[in-house]
Amino acid sequence: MTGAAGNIGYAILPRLGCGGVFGEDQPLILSMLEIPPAMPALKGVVMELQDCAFKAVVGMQATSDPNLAFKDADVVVLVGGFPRKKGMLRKDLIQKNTAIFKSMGEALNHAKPTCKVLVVANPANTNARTALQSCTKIPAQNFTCMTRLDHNRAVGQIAERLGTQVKDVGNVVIWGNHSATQYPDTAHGFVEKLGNKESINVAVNNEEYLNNEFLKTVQSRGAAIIEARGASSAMSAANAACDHLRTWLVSGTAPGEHTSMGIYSKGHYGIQKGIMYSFPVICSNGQYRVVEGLPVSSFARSKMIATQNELIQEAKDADEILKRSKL
Ligand code: NAX
Repeated sequence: MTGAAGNIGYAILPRLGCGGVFGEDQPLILSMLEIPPAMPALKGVVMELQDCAFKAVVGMQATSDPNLAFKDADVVVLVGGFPRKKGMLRKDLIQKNTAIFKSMGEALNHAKPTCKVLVVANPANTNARTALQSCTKIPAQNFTCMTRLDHNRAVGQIAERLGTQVKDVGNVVIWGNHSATQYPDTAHGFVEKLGNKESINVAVNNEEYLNNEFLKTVQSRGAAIIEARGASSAMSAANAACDHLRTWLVSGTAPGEHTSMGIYSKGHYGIQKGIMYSFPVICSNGQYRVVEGLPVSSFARSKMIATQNELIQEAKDADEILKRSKL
């Protein structure tokens, strides 16, 4: 894990250690990467992990050398990156992170060729694309980026609106970018009542809410949490990262259900190939596949294209940065 001494890292590590992702019986070697100035803080995190005495943790290493951190890794979670500071545009964020994620991609050549990668650091989709382009040993389909937090937020909003439990809400979809252009889509979702599945849109029965307030609430939830808490949503982000890994690599999706993951686009739903785009996916045996054939309304199509276009622009910006600086 990179960014291991940061807020999200601090919240993910105990979940990993106690078996909350790979199970209590799966021995884990935790390899943690930080930048040199954060190494003292990481030392403190390692001390705390020791003090947790997690039975599943059979080894730990803390380093600022990515080649060493990723050596023979089975799973890599890229949480560390340059943070968005006040007044920074998304383009500036891409500028800063493109160099970092190119070096992450190159260092990933030291991981196992079967390694599975989750990118959390923002701009997550474009960082994941930069990393996979710079890594020659791991196939593109093993790189994913996190939209599970957005997915979970959408489920939470629908459950609250309907006065039901989150466990009874399923098959929402996050399309596209982990940004304000993402499209949280309920058209294929269900809510379970007394053993029967009803469409979310029928149960909510308010298109105006679903196409406006609901979208905006999910899209801007991160900012609303910063406003309320004075700090970013590290707990729910860490939880979503654990959900993403567990669903993808351990449990799979439940029968008849799908989740949302940012993956390398192969052109499903007419989305441009080669960008990292969030699709509905079914997971089983450590693999994912896109749910095909969902009907797409003209409203949904326009939202899916808008978020695709933002990703195409981000990809162009990242490519331009790499070309200009001959990185
Ligand atoms: P923090 O600033 O608390 O932690 C980031 C850590 O990364 C720091 O300890 C820093 O030293 C380290 N770091 C920076 N550059 C590094 C590098 N090159 N190699 C290794 N470590 C490096 O941020 P935190 O709240 O933990 O958030 C981490 C990232 O997650 C941010 O980019 C944030 O924007 C992103 N998020 C993504 C979400 C998603 O749904 N995909 C949601 C939550 C979060 O906003």
